[in-house]
Amino acid sequence: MFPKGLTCSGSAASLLLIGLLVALGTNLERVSGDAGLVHRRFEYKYSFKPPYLAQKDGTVPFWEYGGHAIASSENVRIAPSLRSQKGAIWTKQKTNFDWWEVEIVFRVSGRGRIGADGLAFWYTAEKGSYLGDVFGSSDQWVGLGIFFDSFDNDNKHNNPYISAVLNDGTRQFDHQNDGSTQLLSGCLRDFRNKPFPTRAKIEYYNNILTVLFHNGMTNNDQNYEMCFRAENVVLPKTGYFGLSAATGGLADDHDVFHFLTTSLHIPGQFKEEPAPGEDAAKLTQEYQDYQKKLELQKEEYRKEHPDEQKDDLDSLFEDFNERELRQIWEAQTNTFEQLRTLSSKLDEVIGRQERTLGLLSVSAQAGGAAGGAPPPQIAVGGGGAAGGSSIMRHEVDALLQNQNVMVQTVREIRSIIGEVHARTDSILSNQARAPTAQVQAGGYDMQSLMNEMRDGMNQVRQGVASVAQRLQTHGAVPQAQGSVQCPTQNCLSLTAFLVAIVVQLLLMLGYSMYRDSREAQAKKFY
Ligand SMILES: [Ca+2]
Ligand SMILES: [Ca+2]
Repeated sequence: MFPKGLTCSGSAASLLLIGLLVALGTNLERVSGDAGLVHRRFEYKYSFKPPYLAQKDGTVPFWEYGGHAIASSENVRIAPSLRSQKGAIWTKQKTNFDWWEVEIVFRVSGRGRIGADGLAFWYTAEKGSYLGDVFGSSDQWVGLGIFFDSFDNDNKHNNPYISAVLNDGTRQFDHQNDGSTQLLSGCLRDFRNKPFPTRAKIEYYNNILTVLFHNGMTNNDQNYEMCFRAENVVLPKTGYFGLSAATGGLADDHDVFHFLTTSLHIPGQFKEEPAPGEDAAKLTQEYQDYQKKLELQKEEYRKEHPDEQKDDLDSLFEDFNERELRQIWEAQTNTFEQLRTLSSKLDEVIGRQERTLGLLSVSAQAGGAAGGAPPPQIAVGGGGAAGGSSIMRHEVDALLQNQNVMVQTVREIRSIIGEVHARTDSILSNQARAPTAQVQAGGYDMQSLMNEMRDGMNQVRQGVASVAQRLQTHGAVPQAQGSVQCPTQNCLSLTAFLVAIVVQLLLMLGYSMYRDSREAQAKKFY
C-alpha cells in the first residue's frame, strides 16, 4: 500500500513538473522568437567573399583598394609580410541602413613570434587614406575603428589585443599606449598564426556595439566568444566600411577572406524594395552575363596555360606529412566539438536542476504556509495539490532503497526467530522424554538459548511489532525454568522443614499442656 501511494504521488508530481518545464520552455521560445523578428538582409554591395573575390582585372566589385593591398580571387592581402607596408580597402558606397552586422574572416600570420602592426576595421563618415598612420588608414577619423593590434608598443605584455576606439575627428591616435587611453572597450585575444582563419562579428544595433571573436582553433563557424559589449554608442548615421593594415620593422601577412555585411532592421520599420520585379529581372540578366564572361575567361586561361592543368592535378594529392597533420587537426577538432557539446549539455542539466530546485523551494514554502500541522514525509493529501509536487525522483529512490533494506532486515529477523522456535521445540521434547537426567544439561542449554532469545527480542523490538508479539508467545518458555532450579532448593529446605515441624509439634504439645493445666485451674474457680 505504501509503495503504491508513493508511485501515484510521484507520477502526479513528475507530470506537474513536466508541465511547468514545458510552460517555461515555451516562454523562452517566445522571447527568442521576439529577438528573431529583427529583419536581416544580406548587403552584397558592402560585402566580398571567395571564390571570384577579385575579377580578372583585379577589381573587387563594389570596393576600392589601394596602397600595398593586393586582391586575388580568394582573399584580399591588405598588407603583405614585408617591412613598412600599408594598405586599405573601402566600400564605394555609403551605407543606407541604420543598424548592421559585419562578419570578417581573416588571417594574420607571420614567421616571427611577434608580429606587427595589425589590422583595422573601420566604419567612418568618410573614407580614410590608403597609406595612413593608423594601421594604414587616416588618423582623426569620424566614427569607429576596431584594431587587431599585434605589436605591443607600450610594452605592457598585453598584445595581440582587440580594441575599439571612437573618434569625432579631433583626436590623434595614441600609438605609444596602443590606444589604451582612448579605448571604448576591448579584449585580449591572440589572433596570430591560428590553424584556421580567425573571425570577428561586429554588430551595431540600437546603439549597442557588440564584438564577438572566433579564435580560429576550429573550422566551426559557431564557436564565437564575446569580446565586448558597449551600450550608448553613437556612430555616424551613414558611413563607409573599410579594412586597413600596416607592417613595421616586423611584418605579418594580413589576409581577409570574407567581409559579409547584414543590415538589421527593427520590426515594423523594414523598408521593402521598390518594384522588385524589374530589379530582379535586371539582376538576373547581370548575373547571366557575368557567368558567360567568367566561362569565357576560364576557357582563355586554359588555352594560355596548358601546363597549369598538371599543377592542379599535383596539388590535388597531399604528401604524407600534410595528411598526417590534417588528420591530427581533424581529430582535435572532433574532440573539441565533443567537449563543447558535453559542456553545453552540462550547462543545460545544471540550468534545469537550478530551475527545478527553485520550483521546489517555492512549492515547499507554499506548503509550509498552508498547513500548520507537521507535514508528513510524503504529501499524498488531496487538499495540498501544490504540495504534492514537491517529491523529487531521487527522494523517491532513496525511500524505496530504505524500504528494501527494511524488508531484508525483517526477513533476517524472521529466520532467526524460526531457528529459536525450532530449538525450543526440540529442547521441550527432550525434557518430556527424560525429565530427570537431562534437566541439568537442559538447564545450561536453556541458559544460552535464553541469551540468544533475549538478543533476538531486542532486534525484533527495533524491527516490527508483529514479530515482537510472536516472540512474546515464546516468552512463556522461561516460566518452565522454575522447575529446573527447584531440586537444589528442595534438598536444602527438607531438613529445615523437619526441624520446623519438630519445633511446631513441641510448641503445640507445650501449648496443649499449658491449656489443659489452665482449664483445670478454671474448673476449680467455677
Ligand atoms: Ca600596437
Ligand atoms: Ca600593449
